[in-house]
Amino acid sequence: DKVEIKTALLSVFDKTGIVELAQALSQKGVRLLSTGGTYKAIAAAGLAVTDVSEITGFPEIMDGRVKTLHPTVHGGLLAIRDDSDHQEAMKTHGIEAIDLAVINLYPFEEVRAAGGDYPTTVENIDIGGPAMIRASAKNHAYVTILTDPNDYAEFSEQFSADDGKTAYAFRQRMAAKAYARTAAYDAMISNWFAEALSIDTPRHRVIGGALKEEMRYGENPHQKAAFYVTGERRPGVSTAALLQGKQLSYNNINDTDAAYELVAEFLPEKAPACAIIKHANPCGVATGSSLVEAYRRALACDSVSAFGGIIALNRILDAETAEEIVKLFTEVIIAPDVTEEAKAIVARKPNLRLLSAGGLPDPRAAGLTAKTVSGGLLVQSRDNGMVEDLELKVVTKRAPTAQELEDMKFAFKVGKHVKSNAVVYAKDGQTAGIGAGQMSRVDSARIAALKAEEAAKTLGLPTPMTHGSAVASEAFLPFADGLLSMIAAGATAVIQPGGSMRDQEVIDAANEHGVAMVFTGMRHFRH
Ligand code: 93A
Repeated sequence: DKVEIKTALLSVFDKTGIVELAQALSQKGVRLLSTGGTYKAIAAAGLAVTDVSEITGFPEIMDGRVKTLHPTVHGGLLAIRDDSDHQEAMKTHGIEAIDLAVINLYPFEEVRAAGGDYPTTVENIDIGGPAMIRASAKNHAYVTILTDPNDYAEFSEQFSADDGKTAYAFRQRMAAKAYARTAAYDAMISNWFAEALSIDTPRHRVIGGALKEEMRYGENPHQKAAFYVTGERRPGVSTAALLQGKQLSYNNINDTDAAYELVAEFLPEKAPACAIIKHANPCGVATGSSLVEAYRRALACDSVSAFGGIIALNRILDAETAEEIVKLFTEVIIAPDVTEEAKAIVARKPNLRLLSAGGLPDPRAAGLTAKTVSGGLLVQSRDNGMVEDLELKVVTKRAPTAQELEDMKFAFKVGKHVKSNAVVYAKDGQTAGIGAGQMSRVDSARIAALKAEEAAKTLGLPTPMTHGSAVASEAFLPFADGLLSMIAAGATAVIQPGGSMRDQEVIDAANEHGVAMVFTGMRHFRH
C-alpha cells in the first residue's frame, strides 16, 4: 500500500513552506510540476521545475481562470495505476501519473472577511484548485494530497524515512482532510451569497464553515470541541479580538454569543445597556443613564448568579464601567470596543477574558441558525423579530401607561433571549426577575418572583422590584394561573403573544385585577 512519489504537482496560493518542501522532493529526484506563481517561487530557489502549461500544451488563459483544468493534469491525478484501460488511455494521450498534489486555495475567506467588493470576491472563488484536490483525494489509493502547510512536516518525515513513499493510512487521512477543506470552502461561498443576497431560506444554502480553533474540551472535560466559523460578517464572538485572558472555552463562546446577541437588541444611540449571562440565560439586563449605571442595574437583578458570569455591553467599555466590573469575579466581557484606560483597568485581572467585537450585530439581519439532532441538522432563519416592529394590541379594559408600555417592550425583548418557558419582570429599563427554562410557565413565573424577593433582601429594598412591574411571557399564557401568579408578584402590566384557546379566560382575569395586557402576535420560543 506504499506508493513511491515520482511526480508532484505544486499549486499553492499560500506559499508558506513550499520552497522547503520542493527542496526535499527535488533532492529525492521527484519531478516537480507547478503553476505560475508557485513555479516562480520554486524556480527562484534554484530548483528544476516544469510549468504545467508545458505538459498540457496549453497556456494559462483568462487571467489564470483556466490553468490546470486539463485532461493531462486530471488524467494524471485520477488514473488507476494498475488498470490496463487506464494505462492504455495514458499512453494514447501522453498522460503521466502525478503522485503528489500540494494545493491550497485562493483566499476567498480572507477577501470576504476584509469586505472585498462583489467582483473581487467572485474572482477569488478557486475552481481549478478544488477540482485537483477532489481528484487527488478520490484517487488516494495512489495519490497523496496536501492541502495544509501544517501537514508538510509530517509528510516530509514519512517521505524521507520511507524512501520517497507514503503509507495508505496517511493518504486516507489527508484525503478526508482534503474533502473537509473543499466542503468548507464551498460552504463559505454559499454563506457569502446568502449574506450578500439576504437569503435566510435554508434551502438556498448550506450550513457549514471552516475550523477556527480547537478548544481544550467541550461542554464537559471529557468531550472534544472545536469552533467552526461560517464567515458571516456579523460582529460577535466569532469575529471579536481577544484583548486579554485565556482562550475562550466552549461554554464561554456559547454564553458570550447569547450575551452579545441580547445586548445588541438595545440600540446604543438610545441608551447604554448591559446584559449579564450565566449558562446562556440572562441573570440581569438593564439600560441606564450611563454604561456603568446600566451595569450596576443589571447586576442588581441577581448579583448572586452574576458571579462568574459573562458581561455584554452595547457601548465602548469605559474606565468607570471597567472599574466597577473588576470588583466582581467575571469570566468574559464583550463590548463593541474598549478604551485604553479601560484596558489598563481590566489588565489587573489577567484571567478575565476581554473581547472587542468591533461593532454590534444587526438584530434584524437575516441569517441561519442550526442545531444538531441525531443524524441531522435542524436549520432555521434567525429569530430577528423585534418588538418595535410589531403591532401591539391592547386586549384589556385598561390600556398600559407609557411607562408600562416601555417596560413591557423591554421585558419582551429580554424574554426572546431566555430559554423557554421564559417569564421576565421589568421596571424602568431593568429586569426585576427572570424565570428561565421551566417545563411549566407558572413555575417560571414563580421562580422569577422568588428571585426578585431574594434580590430585594440582598439590596435591602422594602419590596421586590416586581412590585409595579411589567411582565413578559415569550409564548402565550395557556391558562389564567400563570397570570394570577404574575399579579401576585406585583405585575401591573403583561405582554405576551396571545393566541391561546383560552385567551378570553386570561383577559377576564386581567380585567378583574385591573391589569393592562398587550398581545404581540409573535412568539419567541427558545429551546
Ligand atoms: O483560477 S483557477 O480556478 N483555475 C485553475 O485552473 C487553477 N489551477 C490552480 N485556480 C487555479 N489554481 C489555483 O491557483 C490553486 O488552487 C492555487 O491557489 C493557485 C496557485 O496559483 P499560482 O501558482 O499561480 O500562484
